[in-house]
Amino acid sequence: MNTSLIQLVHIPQRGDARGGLSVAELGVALPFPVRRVYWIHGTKPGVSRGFHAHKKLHQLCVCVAGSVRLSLFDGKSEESVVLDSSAKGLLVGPGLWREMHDFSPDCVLMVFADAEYDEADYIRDKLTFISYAST
Ligand code: T46
Repeated sequence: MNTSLIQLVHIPQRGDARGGLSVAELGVALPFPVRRVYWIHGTKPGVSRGFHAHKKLHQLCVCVAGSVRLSLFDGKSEESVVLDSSAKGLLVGPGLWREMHDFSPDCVLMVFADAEYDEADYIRDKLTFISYAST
């Protein structure tokens, strides 16, 4: 069975005539309790980020301004998606090599994580990841 690496969730939009309001609520758009939020912004032209996998971490990525392309690789196949709407969330679980490319100058990528920062959870070498993913 082929399952897509790209798992998108719809972020409910509660905006009105005054403007936008997007909601990431546990059990609706968020499948896990959040223990950490960070956001990536002001990325310099031509810069790509990521180039690592996590052993345990689950995250929801939402591009709340601008756009960015995320690519995911499970050790065998690679898929990518452009995040360009605060209504679109990308779930990124463990065991996926992720790269972020093509940041627009105004991109703000907000990431909700189910655990605190832990460098020991990262695999930052691609060959090590490929070997890890094959076991
Ligand atoms: C991920 C992608 C989507 C911290 O001290 N605390 C934090 O919560 C984070 C996320 C990072 N850092 C430190 C670690 C590095 O010294 O900030 C520095 C930059 O982190 P990194 O190079 O890992 O950033 P990205 O953009 O390559 O990756 C980040 C997340 O680290 C990662 O979990 O999945 O965004």
